[in-house]
Amino acid sequence: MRGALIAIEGLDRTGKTTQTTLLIKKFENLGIDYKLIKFPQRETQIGKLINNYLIDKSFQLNDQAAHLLFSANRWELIDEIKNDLNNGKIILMDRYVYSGVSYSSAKGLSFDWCLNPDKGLPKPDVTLFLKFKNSENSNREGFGDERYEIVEFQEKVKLIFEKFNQNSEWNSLFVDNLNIDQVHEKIWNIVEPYTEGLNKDLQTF
Ligand code: T5A
Ligand code: NA
Repeated sequence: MRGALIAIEGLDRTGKTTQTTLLIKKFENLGIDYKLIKFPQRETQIGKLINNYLIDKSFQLNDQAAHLLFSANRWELIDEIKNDLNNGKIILMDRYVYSGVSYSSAKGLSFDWCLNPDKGLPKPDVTLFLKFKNSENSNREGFGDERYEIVEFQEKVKLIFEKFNQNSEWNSLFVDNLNIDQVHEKIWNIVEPYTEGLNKDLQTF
């Protein structure tokens, strides 16, 4: 049995990190072996460049080049991820390929061009997309600090995220007016069956 690959996705400040933190607490309480991977992983050499790009809005970088850095940041961790999955570990990801495609494509790059460098990366067994009906994420603490935290841009990103709705692993969860524990309960209901491990091969993008 291999471990499940689980991704949490959503626009900025929708509660992804809050929820991944609760989920790993649950894994720990139940003695489930897991690893949390947050993308972008800002600690690697590529990740440091990405971090500067996100926090310094005057950092000039061609959109295609920025896109390829985010993708490279996923590829540089993938051997470790596959290895852990094969050893039975659950991998929980805070953002992944879907963010990569949606944020870059919202700048005007084509969807297919954006997905291409990520082709071959393992597809999650289950993806949870945290979603607001309107732009309520812009009212959350810290919104506006980083490059992409602009309401109009987030609306564009949201439309592109919706294209993944046809993927079988995709689960949209409305989080409007739900407190942190209520969102956690919804997520746990979907994730729990995957904690047993899986017998099927990983799919790829
Ligand atoms: N990006 C990313 C790309 O362009 N390409 C890529 O390939 C990838 C992977 C950084 C940026 O990079 C872009 C997307 C992003 O713009 P990041 O590091 O994930 O990505 O961003 P962060 O700034 O770390 O995280 P987010 O802004 O996305 O926030 P989260 O994790 O969604 O939200 P969280 O949990 O920190 O919560 C935000 C606030 O809301 C509160 C929390 O306490 C917190 O104050 N909150 C709630 N309040 C009320 N009710 C609830 N249910 C709440 N849940 C949380
Ligand atoms: Na976060």
